[in-house]
Amino acid sequence: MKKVLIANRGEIAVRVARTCRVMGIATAAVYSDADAGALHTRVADEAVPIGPAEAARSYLDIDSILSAARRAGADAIHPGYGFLSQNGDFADAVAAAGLTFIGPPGDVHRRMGDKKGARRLMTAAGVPVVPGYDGDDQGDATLAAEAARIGWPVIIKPSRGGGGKGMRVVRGAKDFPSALASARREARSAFGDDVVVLEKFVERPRHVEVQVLADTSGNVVHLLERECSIQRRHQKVVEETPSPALDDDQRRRLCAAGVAAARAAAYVNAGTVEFLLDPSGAFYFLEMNTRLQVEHPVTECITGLDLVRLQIEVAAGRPLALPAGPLVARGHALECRLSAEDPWNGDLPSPGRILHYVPPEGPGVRFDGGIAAGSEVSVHYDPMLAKVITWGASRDESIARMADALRRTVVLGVVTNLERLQSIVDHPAFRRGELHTGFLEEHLASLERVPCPPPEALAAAVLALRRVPSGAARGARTVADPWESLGGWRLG
Ligand code: MV4
Repeated sequence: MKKVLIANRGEIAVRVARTCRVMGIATAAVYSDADAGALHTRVADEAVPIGPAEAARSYLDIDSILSAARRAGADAIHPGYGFLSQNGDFADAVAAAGLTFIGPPGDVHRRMGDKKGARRLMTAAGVPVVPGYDGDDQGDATLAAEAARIGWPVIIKPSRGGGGKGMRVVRGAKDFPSALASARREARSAFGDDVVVLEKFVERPRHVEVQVLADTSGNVVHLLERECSIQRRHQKVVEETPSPALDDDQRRRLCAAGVAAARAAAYVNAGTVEFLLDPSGAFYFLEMNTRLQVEHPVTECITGLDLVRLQIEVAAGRPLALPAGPLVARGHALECRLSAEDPWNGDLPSPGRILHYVPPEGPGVRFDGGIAAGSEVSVHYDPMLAKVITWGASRDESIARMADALRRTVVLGVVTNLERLQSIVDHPAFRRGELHTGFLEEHLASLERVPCPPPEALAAAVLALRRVPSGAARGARTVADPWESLGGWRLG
């Protein structure tokens, strides 16, 4: 592999380019009209335009991406996450063009992109799935009878698609017919298919997922779990590893189930098996994500591995090259997603220009960013700007480092969720590890509002700071300064 085209934007495109550079592989970025000059185009060795701002005509346009790869002379494509990353037709088209797709083949995406088929495959492989119905008979009467058999509450899920779209929680028989009709309607318009599965609705579950890696020689390993229970409207906000909910025995069983799931899927490359963990400690397969995940850095922190490097090596046909002996995880890692969303205004996106920006630094701090001062945050794309990741010897230490890192992070020009993140990691229930997928809804009222001046006032403050005279021009010192006696020496 000599040149990788990165079919994505923002922080993940920057992240992939950095590993390629370390590996001595050239990179070509792609950019829409909205992203000319964006950070990811500058971190890559070259950048190719792919069309207008609308993602459907640029980052989601298979022909545009393939023609960019031809123009750049790339021999491989990394899809990042989102966009075309889980599109089986794209993976096939990349291979048909004679290029290496850095991810699983098309049939794996299709196999796991279908909940009905995935549930059946997992049941056959002995992986626990939520009690439910995944049959071919989709008649109204059959579904209603199956829902009653499962027992209320039941969740209706579109077989295609994900991210909570089209899902309906039904708490009794009388609400089932209308919920089914609206779930089907939403599924048909969003995914072009109205097949549903039914599952027992697990109340107050945790979302715990297993990172897996598989090569083309049949080796399948796990890289432990991540807990992603802190979500808002199906978007993860804070993730961590290890999960504070698991003891060693549960962890062993969960990770073994993740490996069994990957084997059953004939998986290749990096993937994630999502599970629900119920309050009694039982876990159930939910779905498999056939891509690198946003939250992969916490796994990298505790394992010392570079997941993008491993993806590239596996895609190049090399057997997994992992350190000999059992997997040793060190410490604990946390990730907070920094987004241009206004937590005090219904989490509405806050597009605009980044005026000023100071990423956090320090021991155990990693910052995966996709922005720079002057960057335009567009309404056309996901509002995530960057990820703040901290590592510590213990969960408490990674939280303390996160709280400090967030306090030192500055983004001016757009409203961000920074204060929301601060109040989550400061919350006593979060500190105790009492997490579940309803955490934010339950605690929203008790999350402290940290008063913050509006962005234009902060930007004015920064401009004023630049006009403050420096050094001797500040005038006579009133306190003796030990550094004055050092002659010509300065702190580096
Ligand atoms: C569930 C569940 C409870 N029981 N499945 C949401 C996104 C997708 N990845 C899976 N999701 C869920 N699946 C069963 N059997 C709870 C969720 C869930 C959820 C569901 C409806 C509304 C909001 C939710 C928030 C988090 C998780």
